Amino acid sequence: MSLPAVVPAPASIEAGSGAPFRLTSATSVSGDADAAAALAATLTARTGLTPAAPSTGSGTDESAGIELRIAAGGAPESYRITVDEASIVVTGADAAGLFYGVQTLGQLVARDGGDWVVPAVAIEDAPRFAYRGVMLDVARHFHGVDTVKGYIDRASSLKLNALHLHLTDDQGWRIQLASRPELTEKASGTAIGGDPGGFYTKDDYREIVEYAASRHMIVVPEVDMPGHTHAVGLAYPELAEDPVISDHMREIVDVYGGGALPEPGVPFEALAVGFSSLKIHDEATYDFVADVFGELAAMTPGPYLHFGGDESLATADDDFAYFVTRVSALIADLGKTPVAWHEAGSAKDVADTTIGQYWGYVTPQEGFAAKAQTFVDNGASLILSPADAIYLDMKYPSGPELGLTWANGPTSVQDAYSWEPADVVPGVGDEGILGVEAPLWTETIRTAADIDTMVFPRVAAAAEAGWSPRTGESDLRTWESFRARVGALGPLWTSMGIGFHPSEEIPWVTE
Ligand code: TNX
Repeated sequence: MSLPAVVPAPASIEAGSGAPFRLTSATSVSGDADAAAALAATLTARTGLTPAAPSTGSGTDESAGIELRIAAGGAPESYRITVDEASIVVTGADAAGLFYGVQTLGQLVARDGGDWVVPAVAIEDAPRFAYRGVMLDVARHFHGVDTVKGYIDRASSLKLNALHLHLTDDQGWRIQLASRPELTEKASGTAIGGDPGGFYTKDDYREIVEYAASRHMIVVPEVDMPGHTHAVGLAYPELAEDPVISDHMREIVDVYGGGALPEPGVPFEALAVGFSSLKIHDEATYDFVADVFGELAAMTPGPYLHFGGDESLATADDDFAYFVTRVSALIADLGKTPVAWHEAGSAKDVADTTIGQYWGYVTPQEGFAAKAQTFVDNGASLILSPADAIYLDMKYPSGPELGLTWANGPTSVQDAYSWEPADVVPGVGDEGILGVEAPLWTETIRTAADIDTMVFPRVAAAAEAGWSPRTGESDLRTWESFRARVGALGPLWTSMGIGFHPSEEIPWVTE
């Protein structure tokens, strides 16, 4: 008997031999109220049925029921599901585990003629890695609160638990701070290619954080520095060095357009990188950094503050190391865990608790693995975002015109899937890996529909790398299994309003 399709692949799944559970308008849901609400939303979208509240009083409920409960004791975020003809029981070790069990249950719902069934099955499941993220760049193009909430719904349905917001870059500053109001007043109005800018008010940010928490996701805010800071100079010219314009940069601006070469005090609307730097040897810079991260720490319940550190090509190596050392220490002193792109590992004295985010290729380029290794040697760990696998802004081999190609050319769904986290940075196994994150840079990504088409289905590959057993340890962890399971999710994704890219690599099921 074939197994029902679950993505990311669960740790263990066994098909039952009995008849399926039949969903009807009389099916009742009992137990945890938050999980019941999450289930009702999925079931209604997928089937049109509205589950009944359990009948109280008599104690003998005739209608077959779904029970959602939390029973402490298992691994964090773990859950079990048993389905037979008479009942469905979902048990989470904690609220997140129960939420993930509900997401799995949503995937199990299947059409049977005009009816809806859940096949008899027993699943036991727990994540491989604690951190499973997506990143959204809201600096190159701004994406409003509703789009972000939609992204949270989509990501959490695949058991992803971190939303990294790339809040600032050369093209704009997108988060309001009371300590530095000029940032959004003077540096948020524009985006790439003359598109409109925007920013989150403090209330907007709170709303995003709360919405994410209701889907068991943390928000990881990133303020990128010392490079990627042209926008800071629009608000505080005294903190910014003049742009350093390389031949490479001229070429990028020529080829991609979008706007002119950067000039001090003028918003930058093209898509080149690596020309801006904060002033490293000016104490005013560190007053600024203290204000920014101090306020963000107070606004952010999650443990991480990301300070960027990538592509600081206009900052001298020694200055970069000095800056990274100071800023990582400042964030650690705020009681938060610093996160930085792997370049920060070139600073030997980066704060010991700093998590490195690796964005090299699946097979590391020269020098990249050594920088990533620094964080592991310090006793901290890595978030893996291999660019030629799970950079969701890379073009598809065939599909929409959106996206870039610098990471080893276009990225197929199979490329996104075919890598093993413990085989990326030599010598760094599961103990040195905090998790996996799929970034979406938005130079070419302007709308919620653009996000959907670039993200789905490839984000499912990242989710499986982060959640599922390692390659070789489960029959399900193969490309052939994955493409079939993803194909089976087409109708569910459509019911959720996800405008996925109908990649020809996937055997999409239609109803
Ligand atoms: C590299 S990889 C960047 C971003 C760009 C992206 C485009 C990394 C940490 N930085 O600044 O948006 O490429 O794919």
